[in-house]
Amino acid sequence: MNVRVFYHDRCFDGACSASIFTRFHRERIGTAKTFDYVGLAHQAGGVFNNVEYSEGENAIVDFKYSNAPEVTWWFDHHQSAFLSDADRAQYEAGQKDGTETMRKYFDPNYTSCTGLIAHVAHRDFGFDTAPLLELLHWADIVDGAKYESAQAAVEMKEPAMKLTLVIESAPDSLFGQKLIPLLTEMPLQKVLDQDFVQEALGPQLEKHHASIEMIRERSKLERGTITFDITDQPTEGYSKFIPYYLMPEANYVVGLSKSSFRVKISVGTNPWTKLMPADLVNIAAICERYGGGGHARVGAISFAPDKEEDARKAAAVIAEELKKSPL
Ligand SMILES: [Mn+2]
Repeated sequence: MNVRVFYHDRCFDGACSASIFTRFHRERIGTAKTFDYVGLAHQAGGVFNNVEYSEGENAIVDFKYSNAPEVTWWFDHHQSAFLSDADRAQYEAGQKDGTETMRKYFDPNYTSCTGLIAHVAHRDFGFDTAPLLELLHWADIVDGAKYESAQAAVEMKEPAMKLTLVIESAPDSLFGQKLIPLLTEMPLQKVLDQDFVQEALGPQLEKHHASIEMIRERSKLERGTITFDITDQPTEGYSKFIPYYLMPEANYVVGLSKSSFRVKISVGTNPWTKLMPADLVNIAAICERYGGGGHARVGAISFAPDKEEDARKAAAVIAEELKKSPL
């Protein structure tokens, strides 16, 4: 019997969840001969449309609830786990009549889905989580963005941080197939030392260091707010912690960047700011004024690629507003 594990693609917690589920199933359920892995991503037009289920069992971890009868296991911790009210009702009915209580688990209080699976597997199935403490520790730190400092987040000294970088930029689906089983078989440093991981890591580290230098060159700090404009160097992404790493005394950042499909204003609050929470500006409210959105501490606004000047003007207005906020 094959177990197909569907997991949140390009996500450290997603890969760790798939790995811990596999080890738990092998040790405590024991009915599977083989496991294979399929990454799922959020996309327009339905997330489960082209999914091919295994004839054996199918598990979904760290990703949305599916109402398909083929799905025999589900674990998630995302607030937005249900695609519809009907799905939520189906899940809740299954919990009540006892048909699904042993197989479908949802708890948004968990920082990582890896942590949720470990807890349930130990409590309900006697799974031994003692050998997995390193993995559980880092899944919570990465998925909860609970880095101890901007330095820890940007310098990536810990193996988990470098693994996160390669997982988030996974070259192809084969990469996950190879990587996932290893995450619960050996220490993270040993996973990182594998040749195929090192090969994928090299170019990503180079890109990361290039964006640090680019943002260093362009950043200006004035009255607690960093501004930078890298629209002339199109990029598909950079670590949002870089500005705070370069200028730790800043409270806010307003960055302007460009990718193939948009010009983006990124507005953020330094997670390690010394300001009191009550004194912080609500970033979502600012972004919403320009048709963007986000959370209280971080948000973004997207403009069409030909609206670069509008984006630049809006970024300047937002930066002025943040510079006038309490220091
Ligand atoms: Mn997660």
